[in-house]
Parts: sequence; structure tokens; C-alpha cells
Amino acid sequence: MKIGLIGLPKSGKTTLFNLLTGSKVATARYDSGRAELHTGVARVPDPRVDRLSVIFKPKKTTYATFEVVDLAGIERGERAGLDTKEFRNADALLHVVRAFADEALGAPAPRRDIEDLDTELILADLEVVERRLERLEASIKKQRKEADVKEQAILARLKKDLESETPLRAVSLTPDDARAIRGFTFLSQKPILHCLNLDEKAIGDGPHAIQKLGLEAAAQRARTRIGWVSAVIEAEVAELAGDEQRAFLADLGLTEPAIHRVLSECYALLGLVSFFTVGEDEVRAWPIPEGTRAQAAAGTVHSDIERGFIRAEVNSYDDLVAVEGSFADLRARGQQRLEGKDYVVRDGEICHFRFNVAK
Ligand SMILES: Nc1nc2c(ncn2[C@@H]2O[C@H](COP(=O)(O)OP(=O)(O)OP(=O)(O)O)[C@@H](O)[C@H]2O)c(=O)[nH]1
Ligand SMILES: [Mg+2]
Repeated sequence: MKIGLIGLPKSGKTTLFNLLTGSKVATARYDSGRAELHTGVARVPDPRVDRLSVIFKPKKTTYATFEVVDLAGIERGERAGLDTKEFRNADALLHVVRAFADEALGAPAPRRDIEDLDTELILADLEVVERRLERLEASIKKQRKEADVKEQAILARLKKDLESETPLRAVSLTPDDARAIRGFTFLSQKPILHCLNLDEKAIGDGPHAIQKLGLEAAAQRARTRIGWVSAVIEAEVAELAGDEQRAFLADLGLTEPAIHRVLSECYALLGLVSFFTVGEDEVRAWPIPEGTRAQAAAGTVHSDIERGFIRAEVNSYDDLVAVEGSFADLRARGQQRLEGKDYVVRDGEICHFRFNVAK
């Protein structure tokens, strides 16, 4: 799963990219004039994994991850810049919104920037829909195919939505319709996190930023979240460790780095949840799309386990922690469940798959 960083030039995308992925790509106040593309892997912090790791003392601890792509900023109205495969292939968008003052760029206008980006995404999709409808009409005139007529009906409906400025992420689609339009990779259909990049002096406003900046309506929209961070401060936080970091955070009135929350928000935005596997070799979080069934979940661990799937031993995180990781105790209490291939795995469950490798 992949999240694409999007936003106006110099909003702090690359600074945030570095924080999310632990990279050290150069950031600049002034443009180098080069089109950039960075890709990296973000690790999702999870206190449950920390705890399981303390209990099982494994050789290796592995956190859930997702991919991040960072592109050059897109100027207002430069819609063509949105139409790149990096954005189209992204499963969700992370919109970095400048909320800090800058000498060259002037006072920030986060609300306007959020509305403008949404409009750009909608207009980009509208262009795609209109182009496709023209073609469909021509080909239906020549030869009437049922599939074309059906597609025309769906797109005509979406066109109306887009014209009334509704992003496609807010439009409910039947599973059939959703499948039919998947190939278009519509931009306004992707879930979006607007991340306010706050002035370092305004970090204390973080928790009230939505009200302060008048973003209540935007925050209510379907599959839309509004988060905040001060990228410059977070970069300083990331340079520190242990007690020094804790003291610095406490000074700022934070209990943990704000980037941790952004990482969790991105993960949820991508529709991902984690199940865990534990053992003396490894404690590991496995990302799965919400609603994944046990057999498919087994496949994320190994395709052989999916193929030879028999049953999943499923344990709740709280139950397992309460008995300090003793599966024997859980079984004795009747708290361990055996589930079949169609069981929907839930966030935080500890799974052990029974399987049979065919020779
Ligand atoms: N004061 C302040 N400056 C910031 C903040 N975040 C980023 N900057 C600065 O803004 C400049 C641009 O940051 P980048 O992360 O390169 O921005 P970008 O969005 O990737 O820029 P482009 O890729 O050129 O569009 C750098 O000089 C950063 O140090 C912030 O929270 N506060
Ligand atoms: Mg950049």
C-alpha cells in the first residue's frame, strides 16, 4: 500500500517525507529547478508491538510498514502535474498544507489550500470522465454494446457528482460500479489526510488547529482526515533519543513525537490494520486491509501457509498480555479460538496458522 505526498511547492513535503521514512533527502528553501521523486518505506510505531517484544524477547522485532512517494510541489492551477502515475497509483493522498509563515511565500492560508486542492482533484477527474464519455458516445453510435452503455450510465452519474463539486471519495458506489471504474484511478476518490504543517511557535495549537483555522466542515467530509505536525520541530525531535527526547517533548507539551500520530493516521487512511505473530525468533506486525479473511491473512506471511491453510489459532492481544504471553494459560482458560479460512481477522489479534504443506 502506498501513500502519495501532495501539496503546493515549499509546503514541507520532503521534510515530512524524511520524517515518515527516516530518510535524509535534502530540502531547500529555494527551488533547484529539478523535478524530484523520492520513494521510501514508513514504519508504523505500535505500542502493542513494543509490549509483545518485551514479553517474548525475540531476536527480531518488525513493525508494520507502508510505502511513501514524494514528488515536486504542484503550483496552483497546474492540473497536469497531478496526472502522473505516482499519484494515480497511490492508495491514499497525504496533503501537506503550509500553516507556517514564510518570508517569500507570505502568510499561510490552509483553508484555501485545502479547498483548492480538492477542486483540482475534482477537475482532473472531470476531465477524464468527459473525455471517456465522448469516446463512449461515439462508439455506442457505431455499435451498441451493453458493457459500453453500462459504463456510460455510471460515468454520467459521476459527472453530475463532480460538477456539483463532490469528490468521488464521498460518492457511494455498489461493489460492481466500484469495480467498473477502478481502472480510471480517480484522484478525488482516494482517501486524503490534510496534514497541517504548523509554525514551530504554534505547536501548542495542534490539538485545536481544526477549530482555530476554521476547518470543521472539511474535517467532516467522507474519507477525509485533518492532522497536524510541525515538521521543523519534529526534525529536531528525531535527532534526539531517550531521556533527551522525552524532556524536549515535555517542554513542547507533547507526550510523543507528533509524527507517530501522522504515521498511524496514514496507516488507518490506507485502510490497514495489523495482526501479530509472536515467537522467540520474531515478533511481527503484519499489515492487512481491514476485512481480510484468515486464509488471505496467512498468505501475507507465506504463500505456502495460505495454500495449505487448515485453521488459525486466534488470541486477543489483551488476553495474551494478561497472562504474560503464556499460550498454555490461554488454552486452559478457553480463551484461544480456532477459526476457519473465512474468519475476518481483527486489528490486534495474535494469530498462529496451522497448515499443511503439500508435497
Ligand atoms: N518555518 C518552517 N519552515 C519549514 C517547515 N517545514 C518545512 N520548512 C522549510 O520549508 C522549505 C521547504 O521544505 P521542503 O520540505 O523542501 O518543501 P517541499 O514541499 O518538499 O518543497 P518542493 O518539493 O520544492 O515543493 C525548507 O527550507 C524547510 O526547512 C515548518 O514547519 N516551519
Ligand atoms: Mg520536495
